[in-house]
Amino acid sequence: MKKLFFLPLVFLTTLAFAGKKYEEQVIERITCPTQKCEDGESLDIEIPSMMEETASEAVEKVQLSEGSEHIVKMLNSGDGGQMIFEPAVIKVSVGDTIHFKATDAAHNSVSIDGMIPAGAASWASQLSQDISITLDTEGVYVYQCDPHVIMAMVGVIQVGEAVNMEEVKNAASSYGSNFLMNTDRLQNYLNQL
Ligand SMILES: [Cu+2]
Repeated sequence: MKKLFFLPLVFLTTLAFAGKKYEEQVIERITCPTQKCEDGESLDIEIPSMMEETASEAVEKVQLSEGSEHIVKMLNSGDGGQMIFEPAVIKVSVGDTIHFKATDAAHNSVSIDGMIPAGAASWASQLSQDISITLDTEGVYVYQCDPHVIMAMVGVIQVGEAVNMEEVKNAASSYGSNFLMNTDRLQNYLNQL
């Protein structure tokens, strides 16, 4: 009778012991890679570096334009799409001059309030007319073509450092409601700086 009484107890003890063993094995598996890292062994995880490469390839940053005079064309069609400034994103130095050229008719260049540096001079050209502007205030400038705002005919100029980028990005998110086509254009432009 005594033996029969102990049998279930032995069985339960065995189960508990097996359970603990399993737990230990799991902990061992989880902590093993960390120990390897601490030992200076490489884990050869390729994925993060691959993702990094893809991200940097996706947004190509615009380089500083050489010289102090730069031409931006107003076009019906360019490499970047329909109704477009070319180059749409340009990085220049403080004091440089931008010459907007009315290469195609019925476009203009107008700076957008709230998306130029504080204290910077605004500008507005007549339709189908060239305009030259000299940029003496550092920061990011966003401008538009009045007749083609809904097609996101906008452009971005960075003068010196992008000191007002946060303000411009905030303003751009609400300004984007004006676009019916090319809705991600402005965001893409800003990401290139
Ligand atoms: Cu236009």
